[in-house]
Amino acid sequence: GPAGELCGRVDALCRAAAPHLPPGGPVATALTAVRLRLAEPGLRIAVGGRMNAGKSTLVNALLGRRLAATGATECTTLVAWFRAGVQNRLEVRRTDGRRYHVPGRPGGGIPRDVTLLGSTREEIEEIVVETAGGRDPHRPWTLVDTPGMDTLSGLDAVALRALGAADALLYVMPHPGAGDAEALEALRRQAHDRMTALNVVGVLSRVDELGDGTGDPWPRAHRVAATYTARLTGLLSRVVPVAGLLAQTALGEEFTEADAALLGRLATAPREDLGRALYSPHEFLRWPDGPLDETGRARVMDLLGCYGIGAAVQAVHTLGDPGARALLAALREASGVDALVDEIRRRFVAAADRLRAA
Ligand SMILES: Nc1nc2c(ncn2[C@@H]2O[C@H](COP(=O)(O)OP(=O)(O)O)[C@@H](O)[C@H]2O)c(=O)[nH]1
Ligand SMILES: [Mg+2]
Repeated sequence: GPAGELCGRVDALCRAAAPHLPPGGPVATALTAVRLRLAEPGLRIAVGGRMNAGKSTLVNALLGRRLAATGATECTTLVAWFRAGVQNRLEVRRTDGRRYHVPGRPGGGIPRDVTLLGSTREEIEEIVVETAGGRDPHRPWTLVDTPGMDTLSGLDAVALRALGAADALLYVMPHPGAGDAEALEALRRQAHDRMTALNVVGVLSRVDELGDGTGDPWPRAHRVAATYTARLTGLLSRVVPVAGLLAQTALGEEFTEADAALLGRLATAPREDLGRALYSPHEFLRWPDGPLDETGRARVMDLLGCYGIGAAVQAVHTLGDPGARALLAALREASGVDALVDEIRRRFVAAADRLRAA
């Protein structure tokens, strides 16, 4: 039977009811689905929010691997489930009910090109990404990345259905506002009032963009997060600020000693010059007399963003000549992601039996 006392009792009820139901009827089928779901190893945590909120980037950070497609590609409009498996592969679930597997990219993850999935975008209902040998194979949750909810994207129905099938929700918002309360209320209706302040945590995303590009974004980030924790009371438990792009790199596997060396070189630039170059990605990428060539600049910008580059250079100055490992630890701290992981463990994982039974 499933783990957890309440889940065990729900499972037993389903089992006891089965002989009294017309076999193969809708209720019997629904109860079988409930039992299958209870037999899954962990929580289903969905990640929702508007398009471009930084959902997929956050999913990658929490997976510790860049598996979800980010930015604007056709694949980012798919609902994607991420779970640990015995091999790297994708299951394509089609709208016509057909399901099949395709091999994952080396290292796992979703291809940027949807045609590699063997169906057209319109034919695909959702995909399940299984990865073998992750850094944390015992992660007690499955993450569900959704394409985004807002009337402009036209994807609301797809996203809402996926969100309604989850036990808990991370609601990601870069610029919180009135639309978020509406979206959360729509979601709650869809999930038959199962989404409450108990199983929804808000994420104030892209906090690196809150600053003016030169200063420390965190004081403002904490203020905005506190304001929206208060405004969205009843719809979510708390809003946690996270620099997702930085977290994706800090917790991921891409950053190498060569990248640490690039940042060491960058740290030799006069501080005022660096400060000016980091005013915007555009400025930094076309910084002609900086210590890095064009390729190096593009590489560190892609990995860290302006805020992350500034934080990394500061860590180089503070720590002397840190290797990649020490630098990543400093960046992880600067990303604020650990506060979110704590919140997930405290609110969701600790309550998993109750949330899943519900
Ligand atoms: N500066 C910055 N950019 C981010 C951050 N998170 C995501 N992005 C970028 O914003 C774009 C959209 O992010 P994505 O995760 O695909 O958003 P989604 O549509 O909500 O899944 C991508 O180009 C990301 O690199 C962040 O924390 N800071
Ligand atoms: Mg996305």
